[in-house]
Amino acid sequence: MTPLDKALSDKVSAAFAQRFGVAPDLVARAPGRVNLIGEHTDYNDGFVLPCAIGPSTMVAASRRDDNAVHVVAIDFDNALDTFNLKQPIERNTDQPWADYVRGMMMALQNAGHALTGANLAIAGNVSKGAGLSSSASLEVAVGKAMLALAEIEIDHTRLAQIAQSAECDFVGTKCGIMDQLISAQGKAGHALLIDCRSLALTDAPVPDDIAVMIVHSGVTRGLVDGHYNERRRQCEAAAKAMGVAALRDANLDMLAAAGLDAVTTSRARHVITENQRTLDAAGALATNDLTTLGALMAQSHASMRDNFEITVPAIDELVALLQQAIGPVGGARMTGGGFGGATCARNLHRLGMAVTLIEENAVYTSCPFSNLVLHGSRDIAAQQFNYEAIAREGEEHGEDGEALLAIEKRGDAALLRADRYDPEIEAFFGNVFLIN
Ligand code: GAF
Repeated sequence: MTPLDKALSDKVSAAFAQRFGVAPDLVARAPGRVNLIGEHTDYNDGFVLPCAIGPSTMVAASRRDDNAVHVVAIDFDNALDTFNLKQPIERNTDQPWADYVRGMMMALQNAGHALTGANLAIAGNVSKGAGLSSSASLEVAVGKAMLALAEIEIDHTRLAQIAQSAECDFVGTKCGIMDQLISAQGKAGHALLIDCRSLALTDAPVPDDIAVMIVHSGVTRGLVDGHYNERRRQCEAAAKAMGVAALRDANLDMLAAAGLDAVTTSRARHVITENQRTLDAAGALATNDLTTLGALMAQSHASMRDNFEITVPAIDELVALLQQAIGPVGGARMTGGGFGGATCARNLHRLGMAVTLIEENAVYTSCPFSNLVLHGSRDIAAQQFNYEAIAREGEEHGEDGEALLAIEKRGDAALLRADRYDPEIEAFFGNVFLIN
């Protein structure tokens, strides 16, 4: 178990014991995800290339003798939700987090699974509203916990489909299958190429010397705010106009001949080209061709910005800064549904081998300076790092006098430089994750 997982597991178990007076029978876990490429392609029957990340949601659970479900949400001030499995499960308008739990119970029961009453305590360390699938990880973790309590084993792809229906049919976001499927099927050290029509999964190993960085822009968003469903409707309209089942089946010639309005054409152009980019990116990853991968990621971001119109200026700026920092070997793009959230960047730092990030390319990441202060200061304070000193002197030194971190202020941007790889350094920044 990683230190991150252990801390979360201890937290949910302790909160469970405090609320329910006994230790939980089990703790279920489901990770968040970062999508390397293939955005808004999943509900168009296309291709995606996500990978599971370290941060996750955990559910501590015990069986009850009745049909009640009692849920405590540690991340929401220990708020409590209760409902009964044998009565119609309604939305809980006062506590939106509870709808993901209730929706999952409803979807599991609709799929024919006989659940038992349960006491649950839930907590997660996936940034919420960051495009890292905190909600899918919540659904999948709840599903795993409830199935385990009822001693039911199901295929994980099936579990993902049930979680997707919780989100589509109960919460109301007409999402695709990507987030739930990678949360249920992701494995360490791998991305997964998903064919969202056949649900075929192809392992895409991530070489040890490639790092995936996730940088939170500080711009939050909500999926249920209408933009997402609107994009989906536009895609479906484009497919219908071209006489195909989904945009997966269309190409640019068909689009040119279709005579659609400008907006619908742009939306479809994004999806059609993004599907091809995703397949090409999987090929580039397989051959460790990070220059091609980086170019595809840059094209993906540009298409999300110009065709799909789901980025915001702060994200565009952050992506440009990251790309500048990385150079041509590797890429940066927004990840997830859009309208804020995180970006992901890939580059070639030799993490595995030398556990070091030294040399002239020792750039971790860059982000708008104001966001760094906002998100970094709290975490650094918790780690007893003196952000003010770093900003003033440019460097923070370890006990041995070695420079651990340097921050260079460039106009409105901050470049973070880590002179050696250390998981603790990663933890200093609430807005920067590094996985490999
Ligand atoms: C959100 C959705 F939940 C996914 O299904 C996917 O469409 C993604 O946005 C965009 O690629 O995460």
